[in-house]
Amino acid sequence: MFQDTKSQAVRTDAKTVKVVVVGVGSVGSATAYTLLLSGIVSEIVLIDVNKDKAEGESMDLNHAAPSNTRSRAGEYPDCAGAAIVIVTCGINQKNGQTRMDLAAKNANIMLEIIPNVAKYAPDTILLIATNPVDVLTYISYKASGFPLSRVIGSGTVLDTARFKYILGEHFKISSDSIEACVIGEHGDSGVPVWSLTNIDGMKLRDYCEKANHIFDQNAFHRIFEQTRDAAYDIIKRKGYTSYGIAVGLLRIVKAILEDTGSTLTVSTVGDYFGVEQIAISVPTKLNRSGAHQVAELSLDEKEIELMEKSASQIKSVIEHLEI
Ligand code: 6V0
Repeated sequence: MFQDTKSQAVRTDAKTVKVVVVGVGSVGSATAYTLLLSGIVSEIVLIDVNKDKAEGESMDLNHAAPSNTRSRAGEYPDCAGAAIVIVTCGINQKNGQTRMDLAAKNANIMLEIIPNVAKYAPDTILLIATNPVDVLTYISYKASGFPLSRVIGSGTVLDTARFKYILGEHFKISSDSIEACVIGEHGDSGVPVWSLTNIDGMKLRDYCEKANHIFDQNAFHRIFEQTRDAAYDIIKRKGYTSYGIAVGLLRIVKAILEDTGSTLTVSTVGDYFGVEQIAISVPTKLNRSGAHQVAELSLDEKEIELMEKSASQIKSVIEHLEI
């Protein structure tokens, strides 16, 4: 589906890699800080309607910066030459709100900013984090006119990290020894792929038997609920979430800039699970051109049914947007 992988994604000298972050609130500032410390970019440009905030953040970041990275506040013309433009601007969930509740307002913000980014950075890769991320990835694809491969949503990268963390805590093992993912909507209809979950190379049931754990379906359901509700639980306490998504975005940026071919559960536009023209997360390979290959998963019947529901849910929100 990503026929355009030989697209003219910006080729940058490793020494001069510019990344732009649009929206420098809780998510944008944590993302800029994480990127800065990673040392993989040389310039981080911050854009926000609140210019003072963008300036203040960039000044503060520079005092933490390794010598090869600089941050500055900018405007849309400063997107020129950016390898990646990360979009985190817009409203966030308040206590009790779902991500889908943000759709109308944030879609209008995308329609305002994406054409500006596309105008000055026609070869960049768009990385969308604003919620509802699947709906807005689709809107950004439409508003940018970019090829499919260069519009990527952070999707369920964060949900997957949460799922692996909670599984690791349950089994008292490192999440590094777990292969597991959440796919579908980044939101309430996300789907944990239990059938392909693997620990130390073993299927979950085999691992439980070998490691003397009960194969407890109720406990697994609670693990999924904790994963699905993590954002609500954090927002109830601190008002927003930021570190998890910042590291998720860094993972995506690294896969692109370092041309790793890593598979991550990002959201991309296409026809999925019988639903045409939506963005949704499935494991996807990322390289210097952006998204270049969607994995064929052997899901079980129940998981396919849940993915069909998740895809329809995203589609119905897209269809109801008055834009
Ligand atoms: P925030 O702290 O309110 O920051 C939003 C920023 O966007 C503010 O600095 C605003 O000034 C700025 N902004 C608003 N409108 C514009 C505009 N038109 N142009 C430029 N800047 C603008 O919100 P927070 O950072 O907490 O969340 C941002 C978005 O990320 C929300 O939609 C969240 O729901 C979403 N998240 C997505 C996650 C994911 O996994 N994809 C995870 C966490 C949050």
